[in-house]
Amino acid sequence: MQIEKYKVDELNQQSLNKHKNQFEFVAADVAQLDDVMKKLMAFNVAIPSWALGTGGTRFGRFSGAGEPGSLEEKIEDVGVIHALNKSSNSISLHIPWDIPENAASIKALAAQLGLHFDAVNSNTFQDQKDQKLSYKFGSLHHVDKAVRKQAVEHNIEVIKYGQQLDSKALSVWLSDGSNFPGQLNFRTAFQNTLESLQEIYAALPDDWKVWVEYKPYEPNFYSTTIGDWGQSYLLASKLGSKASTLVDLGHHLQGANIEQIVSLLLMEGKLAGFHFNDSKYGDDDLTVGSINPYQLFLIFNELVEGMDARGMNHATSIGWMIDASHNVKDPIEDLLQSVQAIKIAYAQALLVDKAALQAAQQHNDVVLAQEILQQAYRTDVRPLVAEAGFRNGGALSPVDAYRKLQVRDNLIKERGTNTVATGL
Ligand code: PSV
Ligand code: MN
Repeated sequence: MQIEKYKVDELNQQSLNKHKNQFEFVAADVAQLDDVMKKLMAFNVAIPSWALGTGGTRFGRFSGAGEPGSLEEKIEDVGVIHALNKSSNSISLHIPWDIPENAASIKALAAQLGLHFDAVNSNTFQDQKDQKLSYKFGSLHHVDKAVRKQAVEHNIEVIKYGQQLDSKALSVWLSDGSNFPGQLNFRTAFQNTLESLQEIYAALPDDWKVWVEYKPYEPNFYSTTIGDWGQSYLLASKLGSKASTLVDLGHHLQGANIEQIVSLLLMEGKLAGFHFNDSKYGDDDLTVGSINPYQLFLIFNELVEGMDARGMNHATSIGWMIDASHNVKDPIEDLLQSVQAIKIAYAQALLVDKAALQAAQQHNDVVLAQEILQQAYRTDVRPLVAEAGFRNGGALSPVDAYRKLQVRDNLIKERGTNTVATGL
């Protein structure tokens, strides 16, 4: 299904006056409004191919209706999201869940919807049908060289798929780890991982990057071989300049200061990008901004400050991607909410009075520093975000438009009620 632009325009007309008043009210107080608007309009967040279907837990999965049953339909869903928010112009594929059998036609379909391909993701955390050797005890860290070789070859194959689609990065997440003390020699596991990653690194095309994702636990519950940002950073440093650390917000133990991690990775030129989601207890994969929007703002505050300090382009210097699982929501609605939440946090961070904050820090004026941050955080920037989408040709309120245009009902008519998207 494709969204017709005139229908979005018609809906916008209905709330345009109200919106304009709200926008002007907020905008009056924004220093460098043009710059803020330009940055908001340029900002895009990639949609993962595996997030377009309903997620689940190990206890069950309650399928939604009208789910995309093929890669083509997933791309069409991202097209719907992008037509409404004008901020989701790329898709990230997970191989082998989404193998582009005919790359040329997949690319053409994406281009027709204004989309391109973000990082490609390898999968050595599940065994596939007809796979020779099992990943039960890990992949790139495995004690058996033959298993490591198989996993390396898979990653190289994923790069090849990505090349056909003009992707520019390979994202690697390993579930490798151990369930019990004594199961693994940590040093050997790390060295094996490094050696395997070096082989993958050697196969990277010149203009490609490899992003190394970390996670403290799950599916292994005693140790994970790339368990935290330090371990990822160590690997990325040893690998070379094309390797960096990918931060998935849900992959931290409770209370971790993610904004500080982000700040230091940026400082070292080793921040690959993000997998956005939110969590209350662990890797909950909840909608980003739904549990702790203040943390999201603090992360963006570090990003904006750190990127400006290094002269980086906010929109294109690092990878922005969602990685969430929608167990009880319509996936498209959840993704629309996610992108809005990210843009809200970004807009708030753009409003921070950096010179004043720096002066407050210099004078150890703790109270003023907090006032400055919270002044930005407590500004209702939603009209700025709506205006950015509107100026790009999107909907003033993407979720509202999605509902009013009855997109899911149309998708159910097209696809039926029994389709199940590939993914976890
Ligand atoms: C693992 O929890 C992870 O965050 C990795 O990014 C995977 O690629 C993705 O989720 C799989 O759902
Ligand atoms: Mn992730």
